[in-house]
Amino acid sequence: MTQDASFRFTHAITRRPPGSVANGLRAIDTGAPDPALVAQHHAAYVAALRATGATVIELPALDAYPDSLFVEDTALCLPQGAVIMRPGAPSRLGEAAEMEPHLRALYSRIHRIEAPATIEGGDILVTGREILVGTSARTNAAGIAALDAITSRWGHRLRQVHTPPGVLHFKTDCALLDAGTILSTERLAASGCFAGYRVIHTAPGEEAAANVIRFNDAVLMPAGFPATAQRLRDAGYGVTELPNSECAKLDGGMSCLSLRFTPS
Ligand code: CIR
Repeated sequence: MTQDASFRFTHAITRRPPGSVANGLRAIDTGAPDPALVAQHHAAYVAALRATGATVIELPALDAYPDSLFVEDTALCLPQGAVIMRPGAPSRLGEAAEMEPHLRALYSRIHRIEAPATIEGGDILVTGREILVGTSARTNAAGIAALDAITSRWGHRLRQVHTPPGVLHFKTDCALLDAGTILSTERLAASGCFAGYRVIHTAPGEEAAANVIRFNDAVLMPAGFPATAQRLRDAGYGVTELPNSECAKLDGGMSCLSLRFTPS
């Protein structure tokens, strides 16, 4: 994989928020998200993806799955093929099956993670060098081994790391900014998992700013974290701040809302 393939993509898939979104999973109840506002924020997110020149495939809402707008957790898309995940949250298992036919239409090589393995896309960070996968309450050792078996045949090196305790996903606390640069909370970077990378830390008190996405020439980040946004601008990145107050109530951020890829 070329280094640029870790952040340059021709396509993204999103799924429209369901009317049932207020019933989505949340670690702490900070109030129910407003479905109308979720839809408005989601439309702004899709527009920001499109503004980079990418084709965005918007899938219809799935009312049976309140968390189904968080499509990142359902698959891993690599230049060589796609891997259908097996979410660790039982209420989200069906979302992966719903995604599979859409990826089959775009990819000739599709693999599926099978029970009892569990793994969610939010725990996977693909850099220009390797695939980092964090163990978490959603991603178990069997899930990581199953993914490794597939991606090693495609020439990727996978490294198991750890999602900090109490943090939903590995990428809740980090993001790729370019092939060798990571945005990370200090608590995650302190584990040493990014040795050899250039690391930019989120500003103190702005840990929730870590879940950004580098998508072509843009870094999409949640609004409301001015010190971290400034750090990214100072480092030369083109930052687009997007409203995320409602998805944040469901522990959702910029990465969760799309699958980003170049079909093979
Ligand atoms: C969940 O708990 O599964 C959803 N409420 C949030 C999923 C966020 N996904 C992600 O960070 N990749």
